[in-house]
Amino acid sequence: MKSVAAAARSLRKRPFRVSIEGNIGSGKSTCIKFFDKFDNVETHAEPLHEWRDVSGHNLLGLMYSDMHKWTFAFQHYVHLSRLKIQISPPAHPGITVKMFERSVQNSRYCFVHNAKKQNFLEDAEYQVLSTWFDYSEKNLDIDLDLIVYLKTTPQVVWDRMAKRGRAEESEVPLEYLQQVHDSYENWLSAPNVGCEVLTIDADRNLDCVKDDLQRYTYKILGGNH
Ligand code: DGT
Repeated sequence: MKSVAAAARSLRKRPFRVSIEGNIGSGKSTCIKFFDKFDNVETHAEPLHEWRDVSGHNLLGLMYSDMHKWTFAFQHYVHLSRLKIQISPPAHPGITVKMFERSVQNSRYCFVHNAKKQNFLEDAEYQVLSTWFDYSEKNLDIDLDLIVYLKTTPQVVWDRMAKRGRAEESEVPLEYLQQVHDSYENWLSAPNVGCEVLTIDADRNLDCVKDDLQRYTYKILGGNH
């Protein structure tokens, strides 16, 4: 029997879905901007502004200020915002590719996985978040068609993060970026990721990364350009 996702795609009811993945500071936003020039591609950066203003609460800031206390609420909100982006219908019929920064799968297999491992989440909280993910996976078409993984080394992205000076991230230690990196590696090297993973070396300068994006455009857009 066909899955909901396969049925939806085979009937061409939804666009090709690409998730741009990578550690904090790996250059995901630049990658997304690179594809803005295509009329048939709908791009979605991470909705940071939403996470910073949940009826006046800066959930991103709260999460970094006390990970034990706020990770559960933050991951809940992240799940919701990623779900909205991932499954919403395209803005107009000409859109054949949807590209977004991180995915529902990322929350589950990268950040939530790490939060559990580091005891930022109690087991009961972890089970609630996992149940949400399982429900979404079973009842909605959240499948990805391609993951573009901007692979970096933690020290390189830590230096970049420090340079850009985002207020909420000022206390983030190198150790945290190492943990996020390890979670990415575990997730994306597993045999059951569910779609192809295109890995790009994002330690290099932006021009080199953009050259790769140019070279792989056909593949990244699923042949839709
Ligand atoms: P880029 O262009 O690769 O530098 O990426 P940015 O700056 O657009 O986005 P990034 O990766 O730094 O993410 C924004 C912030 O949100 C960053 O402090 C990490 C955090 N973040 C995003 N998703 C999650 C999540 O699911 N869980 C946790 N704990 N943090 C997250």
